[in-house]
Amino acid sequence: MQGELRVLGACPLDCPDTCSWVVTVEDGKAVGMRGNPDHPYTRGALCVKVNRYLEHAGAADRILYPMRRVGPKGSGRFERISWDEALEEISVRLRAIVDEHGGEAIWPYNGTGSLGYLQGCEGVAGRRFWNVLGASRHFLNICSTAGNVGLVKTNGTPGGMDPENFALSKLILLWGTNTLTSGHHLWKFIQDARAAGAYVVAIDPIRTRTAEQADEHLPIRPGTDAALALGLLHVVLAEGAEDRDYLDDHTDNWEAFREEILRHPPARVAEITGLPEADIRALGLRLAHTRPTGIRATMGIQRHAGGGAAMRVIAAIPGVTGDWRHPGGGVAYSTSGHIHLDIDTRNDLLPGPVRTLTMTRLATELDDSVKCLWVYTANPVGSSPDQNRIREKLLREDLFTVVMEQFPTDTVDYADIVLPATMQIEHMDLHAGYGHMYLMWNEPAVEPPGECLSTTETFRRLAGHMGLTEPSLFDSDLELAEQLLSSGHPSLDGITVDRLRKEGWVRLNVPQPFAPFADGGFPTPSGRLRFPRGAAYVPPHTAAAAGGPYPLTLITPASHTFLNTTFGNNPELLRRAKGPRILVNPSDAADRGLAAGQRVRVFNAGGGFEAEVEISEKVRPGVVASAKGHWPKLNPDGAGVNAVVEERDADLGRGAVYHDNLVEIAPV
Ligand SMILES: Nc1nc2c(c(=O)[nH]1)N[C@H]1C(S)=C(S)[C@@H](COP(=O)(O)OP(=O)(O)OC[C@H]3O[C@@H](n4cnc5c(=O)[nH]c(N)nc54)[C@H](O)[C@@H]3O)O[C@H]1N2
Ligand SMILES: Nc1nc2c(c(=O)[nH]1)N[C@H]1C(S)=C(S)[C@@H](COP(=O)(O)OP(=O)(O)OC[C@H]3O[C@@H](n4cnc5c(=O)[nH]c(N)nc54)[C@H](O)[C@@H]3O)O[C@H]1N2
Ligand code: SF4
Ligand SMILES: [Mo]
Repeated sequence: MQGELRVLGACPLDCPDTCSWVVTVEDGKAVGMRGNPDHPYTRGALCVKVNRYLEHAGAADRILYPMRRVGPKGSGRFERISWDEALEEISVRLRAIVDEHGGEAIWPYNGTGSLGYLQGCEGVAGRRFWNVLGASRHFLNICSTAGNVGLVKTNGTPGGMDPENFALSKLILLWGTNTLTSGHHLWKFIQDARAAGAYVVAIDPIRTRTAEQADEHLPIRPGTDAALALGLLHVVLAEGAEDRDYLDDHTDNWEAFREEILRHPPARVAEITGLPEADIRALGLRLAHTRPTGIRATMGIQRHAGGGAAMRVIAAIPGVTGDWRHPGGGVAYSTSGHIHLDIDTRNDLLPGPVRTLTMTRLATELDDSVKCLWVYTANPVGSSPDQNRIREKLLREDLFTVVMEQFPTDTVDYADIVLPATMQIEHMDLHAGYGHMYLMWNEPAVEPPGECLSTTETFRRLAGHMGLTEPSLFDSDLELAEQLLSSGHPSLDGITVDRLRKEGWVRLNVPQPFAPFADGGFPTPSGRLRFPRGAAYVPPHTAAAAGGPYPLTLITPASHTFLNTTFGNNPELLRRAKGPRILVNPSDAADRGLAAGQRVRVFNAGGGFEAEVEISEKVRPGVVASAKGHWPKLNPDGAGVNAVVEERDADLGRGAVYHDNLVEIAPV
């Protein structure tokens, strides 16, 4: 067809699969988007959410122009202004704040709306600009830090198995991960393994759609996974199935860890985890005698008071069984540890040392010392803990809030200035999957609508408007991409921007199949896997706080139809979500006299939100679940699930504790 063009891109969303997509462009308009059939991980399919990406990009509520607040803060009332007016107002305000209070009074708050290394949170977006102003640093701990730190403690890196190698596993543990919802492309590899005889076990307090498809489901009590891991290893030792050579050659602290395992016989672990002792023994036997065993554990498991410890102990399992020797053996949490791009944060541009503010602590740390909150690729009013207190803090009159956004989120409602942001089909970016081993290129397919600008272009223009002269503030997107690829790490040998642009993606230079620690070589100081010393299981907050007025443990997992709060305003996906809903066990519903479909309030000391009751054996008694992602302002009472999520840290990495909160439920 005349004027038709096919443009290769990559999904920017915070999903492990980082799909390759093909956009069909006719006469400058994107008319089609499909998963790339040639990409080894995407294999042609996108997902229920991103199948609507073009519809989303063209949605009527898209923000197309810079805007200035006209109503009171929080009202979401704005007037259109020009980019020049916006840049001028921002320049004057930022200058005044830096002069009066110092650069640290600025909090650049970026989230995971895009994982791009140019436009999103993984890389350099805005960093140089903020360093020149001496702004506070932002600690992006909202998603995966507890697990990352737990893995680094054991293995020296969060990087482990190549997820494609699950096709080679004989036993697969899907541990605190809802594969079919939160990264479904892995499923094809699991199916390949099953066709070759693999047995699949889901370990999850909820009978998710993934657990439904598994050969076995262990409905564990939330936050007790480290204890289960110790109990499974107890059986492995009882069977004499530990890999003595691997232990001798490639691990540290074995004797101390062995003693900790021996303190956790299946009977004791059954009490802690709420699982039948026989099931723990049976899985322990499978683990003892099945090589390779592949463990897929993702972020769900570590959103608890003991989430870091959980990943730390789960990571110890293949060190005991020797599974790291085999492709298809080991643990896959995130492949991010295998990505060695040169993310030069340019701290040399800072005028001096600056403080760090913590993403999940917005409700507390947004105090009077912060004069400018600059939000980009984030929607904290929808996504961050302690929603009600965040709202209060955003109302402060002397706080200057700028939000770069694509859509009028709850956070946008509190902005003084809104800047219209491009979407992925309209800007250039470099990506790396955290669930696969490919670098991905995203070529812009169409011109931005209205006056939308990319993150990089916005900061270049603002730097120019403010008269900043540091040359690197004006580097082009292609220059930035080249810099990112120039780390010199062997995994990037031969990977250039030209090649990425031509091919769309390139696999990292690692063997395939990939067994990263087959011969040890852990990136720890000793080069060996380090087993934990001392107590390896950290109980959940909900256990410590039991017996109070809020008896139910709330889990707030990924929604099938949204990606965090992204797509929360798409009418069709909203319709399919049928939410907000709360999943309640029949016994807990009976105790409260709740009927299916009834409207209830889910609440604790921090606040509450309304939801519709779904009664089901899919959740354990004492556990309730409500998915993340609904926009508070589109809910009947204007509140979202994070009204009941406490601002609290996990044991490691200051991770968030989204699945470790206590609530009560009452009819509205
Ligand atoms: N209750 C509960 N809450 C959770 C979680 C949970 O498990 N339970 N999970 C947490 C996790 S894991 C995460 S990662 C966080 C995510 O929390 P956030 O980082 O706040 O991510 P989103 O809610 O998706 O909001 C991202 C926003 O960025 C915008 N955006 C997307 N691309 C771009 C771009 O290129 N430029 C600009 N300027 N904007 C863009 C989108 O329109 C969207 O509004 O949520 C956390 N919130
Ligand atoms: N459709 C969709 N996909 C997504 C997202 C989304 O919002 N929607 N979010 C993306 C993001 S930001 C991330 S970080 C990932 C997150 O994806 P996942 O890692 O899958 O994280 P969650 O959905 O938070 O939790 C996964 C499962 O862990 C279970 N779980 C909770 N607590 C425990 C526990 O203590 N032990 C065990 N064994 N299981 C537990 C939950 O019931 C849930 O089924 O997914 C990404 N993909
Ligand atoms: S959200 Fe995940 S599964 Fe869906 S297109 Fe993006 S990367 Fe693929
Ligand atoms: Mo996340």
